[in-house]
Amino acid sequence: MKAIFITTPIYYVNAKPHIGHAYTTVACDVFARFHRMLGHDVKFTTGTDEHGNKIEQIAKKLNKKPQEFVDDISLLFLNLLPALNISNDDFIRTTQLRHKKAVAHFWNKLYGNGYIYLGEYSGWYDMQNEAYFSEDEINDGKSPLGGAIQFMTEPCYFFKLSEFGEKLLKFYDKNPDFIFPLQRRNEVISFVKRGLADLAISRTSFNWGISVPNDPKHVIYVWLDALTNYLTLNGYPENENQSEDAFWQSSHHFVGKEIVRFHAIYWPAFLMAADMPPPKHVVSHGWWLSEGEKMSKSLGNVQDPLKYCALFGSDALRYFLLRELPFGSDGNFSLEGFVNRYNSILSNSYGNLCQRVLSFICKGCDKIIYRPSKLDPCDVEFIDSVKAALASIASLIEQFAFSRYLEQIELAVSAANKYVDAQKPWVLKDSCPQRMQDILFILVEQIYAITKYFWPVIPLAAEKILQQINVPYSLPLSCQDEFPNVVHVNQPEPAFMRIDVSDLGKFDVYSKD
Ligand code: ME8
Repeated sequence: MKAIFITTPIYYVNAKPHIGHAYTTVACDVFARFHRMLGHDVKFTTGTDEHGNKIEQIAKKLNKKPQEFVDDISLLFLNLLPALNISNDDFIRTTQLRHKKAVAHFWNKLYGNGYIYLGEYSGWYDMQNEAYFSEDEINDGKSPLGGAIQFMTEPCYFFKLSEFGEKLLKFYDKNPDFIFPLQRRNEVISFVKRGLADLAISRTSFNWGISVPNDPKHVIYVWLDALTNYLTLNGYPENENQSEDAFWQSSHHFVGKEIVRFHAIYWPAFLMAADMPPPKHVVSHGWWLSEGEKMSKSLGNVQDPLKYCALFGSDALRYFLLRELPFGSDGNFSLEGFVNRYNSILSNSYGNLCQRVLSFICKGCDKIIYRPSKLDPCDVEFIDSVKAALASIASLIEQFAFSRYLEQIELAVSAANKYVDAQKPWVLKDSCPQRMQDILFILVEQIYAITKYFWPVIPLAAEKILQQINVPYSLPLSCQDEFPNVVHVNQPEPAFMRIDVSDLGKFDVYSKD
């Protein structure tokens, strides 16, 4: 069985989760569900990144112990998962003992292999993003990540990143699909070609972190700590030889574009230094803006995924997040855009198709339909058009083209709606009941094929519709050829209620604090 390891970034617990966090988590979930649907052995993980100066400072301001503070916020990230119907297999917190052990072991390995030395560091430090930058990277008094900077000097351990430039370039060359999309890959390659300086990997200016083994004045740099989560989740250090591990060989780190550098440069270099292979793929996506602007607490435009789920259901949010944007691009998250897509595709097009076909079977065929003994040319044409729309869909997921995947599903739905409108089964009830039931069977079989592919994105609605047509839901989903010859239909209920656009002003979707 093919193994696959799918990870979200572990999120900082400095603030509540928002739409951006929901995005990566949903994309991973869809990728995970798709692979489970194919019968693959999936390990899908997420979690929270809980150490660092920033956390220590916020906790202090709130008069809380850091552990108490991170417990509270981590719980908000944990609670978001069932709300979004996320099917993760594990949730890691960097304050867990299993992780602290893994980080210490990893440090000792890097140290033992001669890649860590003690020195002194001076430089521009971006506290918000926990990273140092060189003089030439500073722009308008800000770091390239947009955070405020300050000049700092501290004794510190260094990782010999400078020794990995050539090795990394060779690795990128041999693994052209290591970084997605191509534009990010090119940026990484040119960054590495400019030359890599050694990396400061310990801090003495604060305490909230994992101590350096045998030198507890130092805490381990939060990114070395955080990146190691992927090893912890894969059983490290007990499972030390990741080069033989099937999950590791097929690991996919999904990340936002701003943290590609950490995942595609530092992380493979750390792993090489510890005699381990880099992950298989770093898959990066763009940023959601909120109503045209970067989401920010001070602008009060941070949109709350929990509110979207409560108002419109998790399926609707999952669908919009993946449909609206090509995966590598930036885009605008607006309530209006959300409601338009919801109404036009989920409610009018797909929901309505299922509802009218299934309720007509209940009314007109006594809830039971049989496979037709023959097909008319128009039936074959319709079946072929659905097949064509769904034919290459698996490869689109493999290319992280979630939006195009959904477009293909919508093409199939629209072919089904055209077929119903052209065949008008309801007018045949008295004149030709056999033809009416044949048309309805053909439609239900194609609704099944469509719903199966829709399932990773809208699992709740898809499972409801599969139950309505009494095709037992199990993984891996059976292929279309196994569709039964007799189908008993249950009384359907609409999967998606239409949203009244005139109600838009009434919906509160923003985070309050
Ligand atoms: O970077 N649009 O954590 P973080 C799209 N702890 N995605 C967004 C987004 C937006 N507006 N805002 C956040 C960290 N994200 C580190 C990661 S991993 C070893 C350590 C998503 O809480 C996106 O995946 O700042 C981004 O990379 C991540 O949240 C950043 O989360």
